[in-house]
Amino acid sequence: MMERAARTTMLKAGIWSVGMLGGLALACSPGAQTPAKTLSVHINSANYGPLPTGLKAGDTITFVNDDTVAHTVTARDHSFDLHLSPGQSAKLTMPKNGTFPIYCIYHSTMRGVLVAAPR
Ligand SMILES: [Cu+2]
Repeated sequence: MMERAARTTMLKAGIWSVGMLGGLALACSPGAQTPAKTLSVHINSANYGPLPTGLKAGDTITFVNDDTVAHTVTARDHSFDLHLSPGQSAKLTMPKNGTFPIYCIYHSTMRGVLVAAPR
């Protein structure tokens, strides 16, 4: 009876220390990775649907063109350039941290800004 209790306690202590080490590694390592997110943006009526906030470099945005005309998601600094036919979707992985003004080459009113924090 006593033996079993002791073993259970040791097991719990083991799990606790692994958890602590994991937490310390996350807190101390500058390269610690939070998993990249994947989000969706629907382009509708020539608008970039609400654009996501809180992005980090490496996060992926799936742009879905819900319109019946083509659109692009073009970075002013040419970091990326998605071309979307009507009904098409395409993925954009934020290439780096920074502020990326975007526009559509076909529609001068389509503008937005994607902001990605360092990972
Ligand atoms: Cu457009």
